Amino acid sequence: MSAQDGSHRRVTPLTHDDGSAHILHVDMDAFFASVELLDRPELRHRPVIVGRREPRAVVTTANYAARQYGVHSAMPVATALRLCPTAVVIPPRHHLYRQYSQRVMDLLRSYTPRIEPVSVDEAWMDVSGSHRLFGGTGRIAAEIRRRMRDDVALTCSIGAAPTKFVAKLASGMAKPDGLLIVNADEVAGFLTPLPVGALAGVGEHTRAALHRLGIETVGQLREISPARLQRSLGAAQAAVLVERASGRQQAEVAAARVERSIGKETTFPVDETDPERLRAVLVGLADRSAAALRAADLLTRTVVLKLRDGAFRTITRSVTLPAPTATTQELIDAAQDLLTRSGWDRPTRLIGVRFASLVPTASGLARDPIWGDASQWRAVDAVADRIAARFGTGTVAPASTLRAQGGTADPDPRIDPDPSRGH
Ligand code: TTP
Ligand code: MG
Repeated sequence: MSAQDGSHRRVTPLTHDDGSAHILHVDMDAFFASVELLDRPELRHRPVIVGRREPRAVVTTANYAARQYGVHSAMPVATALRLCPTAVVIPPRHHLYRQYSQRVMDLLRSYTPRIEPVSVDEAWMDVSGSHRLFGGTGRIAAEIRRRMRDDVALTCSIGAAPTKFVAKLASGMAKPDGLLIVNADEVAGFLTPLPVGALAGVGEHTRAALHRLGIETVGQLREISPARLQRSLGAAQAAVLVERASGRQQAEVAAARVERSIGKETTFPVDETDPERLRAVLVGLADRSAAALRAADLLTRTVVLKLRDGAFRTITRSVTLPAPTATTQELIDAAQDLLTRSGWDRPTRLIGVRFASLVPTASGLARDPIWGDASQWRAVDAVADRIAARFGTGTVAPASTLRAQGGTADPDPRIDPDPSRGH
């Protein structure tokens, strides 16, 4: 298996991809240590250990310079310092690692919603639905590694394979800062020389049993007669191991719930009869939903307006935009257009706006709107988002919501929090 200090590093160029590997396993390199080094760049080439300086403390992680001395996670710090007396010991700052973990996962999520975080610094991704937007697996992996370096200032290693299990093994071998693509027809050869302990589910006990049968590697496990294996391990475990050794073992990437729409709606305490005020509330809802869209790094292609009258009769109207956008002004205009064209003239109990057909901002699908200066509006949005981040939402709002409200920027403080999320 891979040496933890990177001395057996194996990588492939992104062009090695033949289209058969669609699962990525992304794992940050020496994660906690790398985050600490962002604040202490002068230590970058020195051995660094993250751990407490207490008598019985253990190493949480170490950078690759320290690993070359044999230092590894879970080793007592005292032992590590005997192996590598020049190492700098830094106490862990977990809040920082959580922040970086969030940034890492957000970056990965911009390529596919089919992502399964495994721990703070590692995730599986199924990119089979992302090729049209982002290119082949090799290209996606290379792009993720580049953005991780440029935007987050950290390095990661990526394994690409037809199955989760092989992708994870591959990322481990590519460490540090590498990419290893294992195509479908290479899986068997890739697994053959590995020690059986590399297979998930092979612990000390199983390894000892296999050792008694003369089996040390995955290749040997594949060749032994099924009857002998069953006698030694029982039918169930033998079957699982044979399946794993074949590399065919499939498991879905367990994606978190996919965000399918973002929007807000509000119910009036008394049915609203003033068309001006109704319009102003809609503008406020579109404004806040557009900010939520940008906060989630998403663009929308479909704007949906919902109206309900006092007798609970509900209508929806929707429009497909010429190109995905998250620009407040475009979305407000689309929502207002829908209201005008709906011909709605009844007393209103509820009004809502929802953005659907979402795509990640990183998809590069945003196009300039057909009118006006898009970059100018984006700059306006960026300023509004920054002010909202500092002083809270509603501090800045389109002027049209102010006019109808007699000075308050908030169209309705009782707005339901995203009632249409996930529908
Ligand atoms: P790993 O991904 O296992 O290790 P790593 O990122 O430090 O190094 P690499 O992946 O390049 O081999 O774990 C991620 C972080 O989780 C790690 O930086 C520190 C933390 N961690 C613990 O807190 N305890 C542990 O026992 C291990 C292994 C890691
Ligand atoms: Mg890691």
